[in-house]
Amino acid sequence: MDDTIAAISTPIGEGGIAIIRVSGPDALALGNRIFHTRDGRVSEFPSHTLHFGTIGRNGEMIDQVMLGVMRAPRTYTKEDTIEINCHGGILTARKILALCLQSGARLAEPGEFTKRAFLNGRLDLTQAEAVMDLIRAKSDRAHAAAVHELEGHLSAKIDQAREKLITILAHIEAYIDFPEDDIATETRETLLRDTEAVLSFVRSLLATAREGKILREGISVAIVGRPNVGKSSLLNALIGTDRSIVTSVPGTTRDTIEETASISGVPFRLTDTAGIRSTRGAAEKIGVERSRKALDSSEIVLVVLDSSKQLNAADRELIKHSHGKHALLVLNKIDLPSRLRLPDDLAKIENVKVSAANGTGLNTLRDQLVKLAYSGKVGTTDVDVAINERQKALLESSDKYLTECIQCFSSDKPIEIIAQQLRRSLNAIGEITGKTATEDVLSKIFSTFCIGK
Ligand SMILES: Nc1nc2c(ncn2[C@@H]2O[C@H](COP(=O)(O)OP(=O)(O)OP(=O)(O)O)[C@@H](O)[C@H]2O)c(=O)[nH]1
Ligand SMILES: [Mg+2]
Repeated sequence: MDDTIAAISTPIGEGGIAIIRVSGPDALALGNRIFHTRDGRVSEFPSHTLHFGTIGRNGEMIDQVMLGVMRAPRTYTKEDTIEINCHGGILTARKILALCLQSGARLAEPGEFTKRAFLNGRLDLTQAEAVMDLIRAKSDRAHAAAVHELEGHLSAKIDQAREKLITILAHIEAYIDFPEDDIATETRETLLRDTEAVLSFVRSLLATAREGKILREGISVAIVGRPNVGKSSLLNALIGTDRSIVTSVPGTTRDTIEETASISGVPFRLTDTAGIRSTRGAAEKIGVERSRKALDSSEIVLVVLDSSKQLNAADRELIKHSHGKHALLVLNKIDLPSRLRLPDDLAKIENVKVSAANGTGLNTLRDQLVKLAYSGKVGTTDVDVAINERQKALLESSDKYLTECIQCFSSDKPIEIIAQQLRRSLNAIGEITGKTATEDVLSKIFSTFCIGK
């Protein structure tokens, strides 16, 4: 990379400090031009030192700052890097960035620092993706998985599979080079077994895709019910703040409200909805429409019932509507005298008795949610790796080629065909860590990053 890039690496807004990061061959010389201090010149500072001074040009000062100098290759990008810690605030950081751009740097594209870290061999693709996962993690488990991936756990597994495939391929190619030597039946069987071992390894990684999706995107939960049953109270109780307005008047919530809650380390996207009823009010009508949409599009539905009232047709209608989903009946207001009797057909659906008002039963509800999220499977073990959509697609094609390869082995197909399928599988696996990724693939991945990372 022969140009020098700059960006504000902290969120835009007011805060204690903001950081402008500059990376590339000209970073230190650029520092000389804009940073003034008694310590000397930026290009002469020892690596990994921090200096107090002012930023400005032509006698005009923008801010007093701390400037960090990190020399290649011991930096995030493996290039010369300076980091300017200025006072937090939108204008100061922008002015310093503008000065960097006037002084020879180019504005960094989203994810470009990390892209350089990848291109310069500091991270592989799974680790680069882990950086973004870490930034976006909204629960303990998501955070733990991202840290593992950043440490290279997934890369190590992928490399292991790659090496095994390379060994098998090398064996087979030796026979292609010397066609007069017929492949011995024993050798053929050993190679087949080795290929099968790689395939089951690929499948074990594929089995983590569901966890990966849950941790990255969260699980959508719609809280539905007729007006006044306590949906908003339940949302507030689950997230621990008064996010949604609660009143004793039916029809309080008009719009859907989404909040993220981390439950047992798993991220849930909870949507509070307008109470579903037939109504004449235009705003409420739209709200009810949105409630129905939320119900249809979410993975888990909490149908809230007021246990101090008798079940009515509207409740039944809603329960019927959530059929076929992961649905849970939440019998709320159990602190009040009970009037609700579930008829036999509905008693079969899982239910939890809670009081959003005093917190009774909420932990049971949380446990049930986690169980539903994982369809009663896993979810309690420590996460090691959890693959993302891109990795899943590549592992699936690798799976496909390996399966075909195994069929070729057993049906005595020519070894050239076996070798070809192995090579395809190898390519797909290599793309996971970036060993065989094209520029298009890289652009697609890094364009989803935030600016300044
Ligand atoms: N006693 C008791 N009252 C509750 C409980 N949960 C909610 N309430 C009360 O029930 C009323 C309605 O609560 P909300 O949370 O606004 O109900 P909602 O389902 O969101 O109502 P809409 O938005 O109008 O559809 C309020 O007066 C709450 O204080 C509970 O567990 N026990
Ligand atoms: Mg409400």
